[in-house]
Amino acid sequence: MKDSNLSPRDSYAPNGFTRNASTTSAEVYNNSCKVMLIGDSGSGKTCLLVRFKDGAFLSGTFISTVGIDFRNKVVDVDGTKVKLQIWDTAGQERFRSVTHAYYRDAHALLLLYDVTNKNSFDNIRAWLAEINEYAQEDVVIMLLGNKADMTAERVIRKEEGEKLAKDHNVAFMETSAKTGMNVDLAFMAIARDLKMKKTRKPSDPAFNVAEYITKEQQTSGCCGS
Ligand SMILES: Nc1nc2c(ncn2[C@@H]2O[C@H](COP(=O)(O)OP(=O)(O)OP(=O)(O)O)[C@@H](O)[C@H]2O)c(=O)[nH]1
Ligand SMILES: [Mg+2]
Repeated sequence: MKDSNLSPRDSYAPNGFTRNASTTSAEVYNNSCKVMLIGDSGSGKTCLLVRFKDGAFLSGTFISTVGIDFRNKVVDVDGTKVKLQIWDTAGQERFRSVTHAYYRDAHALLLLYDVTNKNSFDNIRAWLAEINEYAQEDVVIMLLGNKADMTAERVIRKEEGEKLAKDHNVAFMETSAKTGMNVDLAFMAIARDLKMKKTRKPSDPAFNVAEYITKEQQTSGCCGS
């Protein structure tokens, strides 16, 4: 495992959270959450993470992730700091047993397929079965149809993704790590969900990620980044 984002000031806590000297407030620590990126190799998990963390796109030669890696990002949800610890898993089959161990602590799972690759879409059912087996029951699942910018190569229509997500009762969006479309929205919806779970009073209505992203996509137009 590579701790690519750990500076000497960071310490790695056994419960899976890192503590950064510049964000030491108890508030941020309490609002830490673990997000896992899963899906077939080549679907764009690493690129999605780099886009969200650094605002850049990794073009050029495809370097497949080995094992598992993570990056941290602290985001602001209506004045509350939420720390997302994002685990980028290898999609290749041979690493599957390594990644299984990480599902249990995940607050949210971003499950990617590539809209230009039918296999990656067909494999979503198998990924959902894995989630069922290894993740917590209340894990937040978001299905993401990535590479939406590749119009000419597209083989999976947006409606097909929507239907699959509906059948399995999970949130859905199309994204592009290349243009940034919906990337921030996906991670921010998860951060908001965590904040709501921590701060919600019993009388408040439950936060629904799927409804939130539908509403946000409507208010920000079709192609906001
Ligand atoms: N056009 C386009 N290309 C993308 C996008 N996301 C990823 N790619 C390309 O797809 C290839 C695979 O991307 P990665 O992010 O490395 O894929 P991965 O899911 O992390 O793959 P593994 O680490 O093997 O599981 C790379 O060549 C990227 O440049 C996107 O949104 N649009
Ligand atoms: Mg990768």
